[in-house]
Amino acid sequence: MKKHLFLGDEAIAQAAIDAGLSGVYSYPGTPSTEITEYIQSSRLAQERKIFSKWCSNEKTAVETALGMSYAGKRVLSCMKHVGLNVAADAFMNVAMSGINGGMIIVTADDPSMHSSQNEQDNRVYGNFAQIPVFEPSNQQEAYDMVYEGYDLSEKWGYPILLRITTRMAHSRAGVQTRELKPQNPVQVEENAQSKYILLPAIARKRYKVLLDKQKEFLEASENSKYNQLFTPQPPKGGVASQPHSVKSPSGDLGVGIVACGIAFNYLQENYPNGFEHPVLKISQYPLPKKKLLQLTEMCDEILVLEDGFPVVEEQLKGYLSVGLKIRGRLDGTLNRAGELNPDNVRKALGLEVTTHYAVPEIVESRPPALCAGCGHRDVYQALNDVIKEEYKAARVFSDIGCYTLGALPPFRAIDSCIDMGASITMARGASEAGIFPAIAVIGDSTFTHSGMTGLLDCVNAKANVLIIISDNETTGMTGGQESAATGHIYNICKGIGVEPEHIREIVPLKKNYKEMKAMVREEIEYQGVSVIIPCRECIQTYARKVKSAKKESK
Ligand SMILES: Cc1ncc(C[n+]2csc(CCOP(=O)(O)OP(=O)(O)O)c2C)c(N)n1
Ligand code: SF4
Repeated sequence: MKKHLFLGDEAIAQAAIDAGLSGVYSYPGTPSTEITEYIQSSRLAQERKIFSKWCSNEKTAVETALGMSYAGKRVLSCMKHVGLNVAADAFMNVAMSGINGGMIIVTADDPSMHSSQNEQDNRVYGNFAQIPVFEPSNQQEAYDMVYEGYDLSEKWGYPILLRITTRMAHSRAGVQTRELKPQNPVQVEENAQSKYILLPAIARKRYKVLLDKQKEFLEASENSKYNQLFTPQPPKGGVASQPHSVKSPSGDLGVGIVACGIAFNYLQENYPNGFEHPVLKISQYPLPKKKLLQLTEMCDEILVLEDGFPVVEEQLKGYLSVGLKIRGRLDGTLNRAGELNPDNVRKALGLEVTTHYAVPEIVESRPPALCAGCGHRDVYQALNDVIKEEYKAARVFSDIGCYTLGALPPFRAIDSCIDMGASITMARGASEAGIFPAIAVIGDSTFTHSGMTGLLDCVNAKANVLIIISDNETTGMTGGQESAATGHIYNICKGIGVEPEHIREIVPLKKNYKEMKAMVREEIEYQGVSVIIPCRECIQTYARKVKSAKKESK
């Protein structure tokens, strides 16, 4: 089998293909996007006719994945951590119905919020739904967990949540791939209705099945090769100590370490010659309680290393008898917010801290900005000028996308950005509270992700709002994926019930500046729901198209 230098995201994608994947259903979001993009551009995936078209949002993605799994095929659904909030209804209920074809849901969490509005830890969701969670400590494990995960998912009859973080998704390591498996045939389960119709009488039965499964999930965690107890060994030229069965705890080993997911990797970096403490590596949940107790019995103190929330630290406190000291993010040994790295892990271990990982001086820090020539700039220019000249009390509720950069100088054009879709709904609420004018600015992809239902609420409520759908015909912020909205926005707005004469279209260019200002003014003055759709292709995707057309014509 071949060895490849893969990003964590690529390792996951390749493993899914190799394991017999039939479809990937996702919505883009950093740091998960490259998983689906890898499958979309894989020749093997194309030969195998693996479905990989982007979905409108994460909820439609998980539900479509469930449909494929229902038919017996192996399926993947990928999203960033906040995407799982959007998919949560589907996610929680897939844990009730169970699945047929193997199903893996990838959540790419973003501690330190490199490109997100929060740093939620979605291991909590796995616990909430009571399904197994895998958390790789390196790219090879990410590959193996997905490759083997499909068999486990089918054996258990439940989806698996694979939790990675930004550093795992976006760093490379050598990965050994395995043999290519055939795809599953279409095969619907007998008596499928007794699983998939979650009427209360059936749901109660399914919940009992899920509760009964917990024993099996726990046993699998206890025996998992991904959860291992290591005890200190004499240094052996550069290798971490080998897994070891611990028999007679003496209680004199001092600090024991629990290292979850990628934190185990950081720990290894700090002990290149083998661990000096007993270490429990955890990469599969539910928490392996017996192994944890084995560790705690041999130590006076436990240090928990986990990227994200103090999930294990809190649970551990619940299991243990009083007296054992637990250190981690809750007592301040480690930073409560932000990601782990080899340096802060080193500090928590009481080792001398070096500055290996400082940003090199050659890298100049630069605030993000809208590209020169971006259509969103023309929209903000006209909007700002109208507000400055005539509507000083205006509030602009915005959303998530490149256009959020309108918050920064030189525009400082927006007053909010909370979650995908919140621009339209917040504008309505603010308008009903008495703010005038209440204006929403939303991108095309965000509109079809979560804005359409808010628009329907506005129409039904006859809200007095102006909604600007700044359409660049792509999902710009995440790298220019196709947008489900392209070519549909006018008709969607009309279908939802916005008066056709108050759905206005314009090309946001300097030459149309005066016309755009007039349009904004007129629609602010209209007492009702109005929509302006400034539409001009993102110049980055446009440049890429021109480049590839030139290449093809050579
Ligand atoms: C629930 C959720 N899913 C995904 C993302 C990642 N994300 C941020 S903005 C965005 C869409 C941006 O596209 P669009 O609205 O068209 O605006 P553009 O960036 O093209 O200006 C996505 C997918 C997110 N922040 N939240
Ligand atoms: S990537 Fe496209 S949408 Fe985003 S700022 Fe640049 S030109 Fe504008």
